[in-house]
Amino acid sequence: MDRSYRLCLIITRSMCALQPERTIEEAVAGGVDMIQVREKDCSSAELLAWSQKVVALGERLQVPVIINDSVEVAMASQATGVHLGQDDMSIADARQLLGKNKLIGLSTHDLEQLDDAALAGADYVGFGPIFPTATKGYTQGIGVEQLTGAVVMSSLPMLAIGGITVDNAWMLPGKAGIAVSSAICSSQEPGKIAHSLCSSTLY
Ligand code: 3NM
Repeated sequence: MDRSYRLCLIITRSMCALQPERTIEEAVAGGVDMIQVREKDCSSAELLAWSQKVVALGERLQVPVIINDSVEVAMASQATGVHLGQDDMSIADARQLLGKNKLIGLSTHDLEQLDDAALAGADYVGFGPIFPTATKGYTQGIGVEQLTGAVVMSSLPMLAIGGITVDNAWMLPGKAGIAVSSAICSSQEPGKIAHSLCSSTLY
């Protein structure tokens, strides 16, 4: 990844208070500079159709679009890349399929996984959950202190994730970007929330 991203919107349609496309447009106007498509409950055909729409929207708005979990859908939709979890396809296999020009992100949850992500050739990492979050059913966060240590240690661009809101984003170390789902998706004013999140994490 040739630059770091500040604010990634993880978009899940069922969580959106507004029409999802409108949520994306307003969030990008407010400062979101990366979109991740995350749908856990739909067929691959439906995921592909939705991803193609978001990729087209991302091209118009000039923001990269990453697909959660599915290398296949990332390829078929010509997305910017894929975001993988610890139990998904390995980075090496994903890289072989996607080539060197696509972004591959990896979710990490501790310092060991962070180290492994760099060795495996990830382009960026998610690190979390920083705070508890219902979005993924985490009742405990790993905390800001761990994140601060991770930022110092990591050679990769990092997005802090998990339970981040306008009320707690100020606590995060400025060097990490942030990735947010519910705080933006569930808002009637996604642009305002995005703007506020960006302002609190500026360094
Ligand atoms: N991954 P919200 S936390 C998708 O820790 C996801 O890897 C996490 O949503 C991780 O902003 C998380 O609503 C949920 O908490 C992010």
